[in-house]
Amino acid sequence: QTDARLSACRKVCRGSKLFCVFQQRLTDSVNFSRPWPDYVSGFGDEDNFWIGLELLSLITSLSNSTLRAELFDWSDAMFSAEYLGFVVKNASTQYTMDYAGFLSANSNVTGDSLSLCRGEKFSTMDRDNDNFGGSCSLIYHGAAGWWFRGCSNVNPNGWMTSGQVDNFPKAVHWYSVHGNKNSLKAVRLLVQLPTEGP
Ligand SMILES: [Ca+2]
Repeated sequence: QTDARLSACRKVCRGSKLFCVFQQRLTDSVNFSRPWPDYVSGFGDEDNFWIGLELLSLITSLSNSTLRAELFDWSDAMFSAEYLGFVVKNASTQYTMDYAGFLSANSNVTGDSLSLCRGEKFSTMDRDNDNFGGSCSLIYHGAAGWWFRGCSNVNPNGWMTSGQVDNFPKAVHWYSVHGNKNSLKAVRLLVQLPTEGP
């Protein structure tokens, strides 16, 4: 059962680690401003997708997973950020996310931009689980789904822009790449899979 569900993962290797791509944004063909059930079960097409919180939670329950973010700016430079001990808890916790630590040795960004999201429940445009007076998703982050606190220094599920846009927090961005309001060109999020046996 578990193996059948994991077959939905697009598997990639980075160094000696095997990862599942759980989110990817390459073009604007898929709208990521979506309600809770879509973020739970997943959505998208070949290039732009979110695999869903249920499957993500399952994967992180199987082994000690590393999270890897791959972020591309408008000169096509790639920035990476890795986190040890990434976990997404089950539905009863509103898919609370946590991690053990930022892995600077495997990252080429200047710091931990996820710290505001650590230990937070997932929120969407129609489900406000954040600590902010209003809805982080609706007011600041383009109706994206994410682990908002009050709110977030990253927004990988935000709006795709057709060029570099500054001072636009609704766009896809990651603070330690080019600030918390400057749009990025593409993003991919990976979660480590258990090493396959012989
Ligand atoms: Ca709120």
